[in-house]
Amino acid sequence: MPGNLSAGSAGAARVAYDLAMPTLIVVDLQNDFLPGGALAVPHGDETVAVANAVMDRFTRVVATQDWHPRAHGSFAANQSGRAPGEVIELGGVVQVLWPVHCVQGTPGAEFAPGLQVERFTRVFVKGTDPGVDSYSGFFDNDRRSATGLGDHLLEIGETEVAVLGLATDYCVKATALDAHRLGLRVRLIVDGCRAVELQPGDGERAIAEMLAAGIEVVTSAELLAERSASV
Ligand code: VGL
Ligand code: ZN
Repeated sequence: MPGNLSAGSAGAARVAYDLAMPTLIVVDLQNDFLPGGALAVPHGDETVAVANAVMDRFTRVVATQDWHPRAHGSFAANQSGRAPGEVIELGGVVQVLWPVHCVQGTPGAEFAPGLQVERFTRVFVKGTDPGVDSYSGFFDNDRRSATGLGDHLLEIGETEVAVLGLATDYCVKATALDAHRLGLRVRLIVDGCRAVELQPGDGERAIAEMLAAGIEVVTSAELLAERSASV
């Protein structure tokens, strides 16, 4: 692990290495994904404190926001005779149907209470096209449109991101995998994520998939210890 190279070395060298300035990507920390919300992620609220705790360690904090029109095709209510959890095709890709959630301008789409949103330097909305869903914070599921997050990271010359938020098995996974595909170093802050788990084990399988792709999995405690030891 490169960070450890600095541990025993003196002064200037260790500062130079650790001046890497990663961006934190906070994924969909919104009311509808919290307990009591329309698409509640079990223990989703526990990620807020983790997000707040690690923000200081990042030069930039960007957020994604699930931001659907009420007529969105991923809502079971908009597909006659369908129930949440059923699978259809939408925009040419496999689509799980969800309860109505994160409708633009509604309280359910707002960021979680207590989340330090004033730290967000940019917010990228996704899922705005009624004809296709967007799990990734970078691209729609059909990969035809981009949210602007990838261009933003390219413009600022970012090479490294950390990801946390909701949900591990959907939007966090898709966002982390896309960031990795774009050539970024990606770390998943695992205690800052929770899974929907339509099937038990989906969260663990998502983490395994991210690891297999080359994403590093860390805890917030590890990240905080690493960074504070090196400046
Ligand atoms: C999400 C399902 C539908 C997520 C968003 O943020 O993981 N999951 N829309
Ligand atoms: Zn959604």
